[in-house]
Amino acid sequence: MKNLAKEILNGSISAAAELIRKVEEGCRDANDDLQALYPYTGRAYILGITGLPGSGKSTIANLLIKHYRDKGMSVGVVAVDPSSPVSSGAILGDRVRMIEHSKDREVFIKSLATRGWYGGLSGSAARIINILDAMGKDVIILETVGVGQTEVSIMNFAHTTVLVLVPEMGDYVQTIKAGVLEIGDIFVINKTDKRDPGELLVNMQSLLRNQDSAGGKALWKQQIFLTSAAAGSGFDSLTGAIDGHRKYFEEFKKTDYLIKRADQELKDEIYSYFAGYFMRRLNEDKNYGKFIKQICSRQKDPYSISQEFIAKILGIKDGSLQEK
Ligand SMILES: Nc1nc2c(ncn2[C@@H]2O[C@H](COP(=O)(O)OP(=O)(O)O)[C@@H](O)[C@H]2O)c(=O)[nH]1
Ligand SMILES: [Mg+2]
Repeated sequence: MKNLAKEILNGSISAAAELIRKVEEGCRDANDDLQALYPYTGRAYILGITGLPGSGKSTIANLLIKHYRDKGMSVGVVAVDPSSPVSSGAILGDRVRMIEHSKDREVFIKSLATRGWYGGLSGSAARIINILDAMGKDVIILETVGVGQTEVSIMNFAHTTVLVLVPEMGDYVQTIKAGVLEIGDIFVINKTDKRDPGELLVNMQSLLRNQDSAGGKALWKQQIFLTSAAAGSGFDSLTGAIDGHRKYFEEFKKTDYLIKRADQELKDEIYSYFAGYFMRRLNEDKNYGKFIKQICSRQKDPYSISQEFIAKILGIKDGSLQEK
């Protein structure tokens, strides 16, 4: 058997790519290598960039790659975009946006689609982050579309989260109000070259002020930056704030983070193991066709069939899965 973990620790990029591919495909034989790599993880700084599709996350990620490379740091990127399973449009988009770095050995970019892998997206992202971390990447940029539970749970892996907004998103901000504040440590209003950010800026500022007066003395003061990523403007203050948050994080947040991350990783692993296992068993079950017919004809219902099926697989008495 190939020892991918050892090769990765010796700097092999192709071994990392191979292990990442195994993780994406849900191969169970990736586990030995992941286990061997785990002691070498926990060193990278993980920077989350979240926001709706098209807000400019990949463009900002590209500028940040350059920023960190100029400082001599190595960079990994994990872009999670569930929005384009068919055309792979966003994935191509990420590549195009970051293409100038594709020949740099110190930059590793991975786009992840959600397709075909039960409940395991957050889990796969975590595994891939760990592989990049063990490769010795100094910074890992984690790009996700900031909607939905999966993306929120992926963000548990980030040390610092930047939420990217665009001026025309005033309504989005109004709808989720306080929710916006929970997502980001730092806020960016991007595409300010295209539209006046005034109204959104005022809304955001008032949300932050309300929070200040309600929440007492927060140690980290959330800030808003105006950028035009396409032109590269507004970047110095943004990167300054990211560095500032990193220092704050190291001092005040690290313990909480480690607990939250461990909790997320463990639950993701158990969840995706069981989801994958039960789906495989269901697809292989000789009665699968019968189950479907019974449900279609209303002879039986999906609730009792799934209970009976799970009970059979676990070898326990039918019905004992009911919560007391
Ligand atoms: N005018 C303008 N266009 C931008 C800006 N930032 C990104 N874009 C463009 O918006 C589109 C979506 O950007 P992308 O980074 O892929 O967004 P993502 O989906 O959030 O990753 C691309 O065509 C970018 O070139 C900006 O500041 N101003
Ligand atoms: Mg993108």
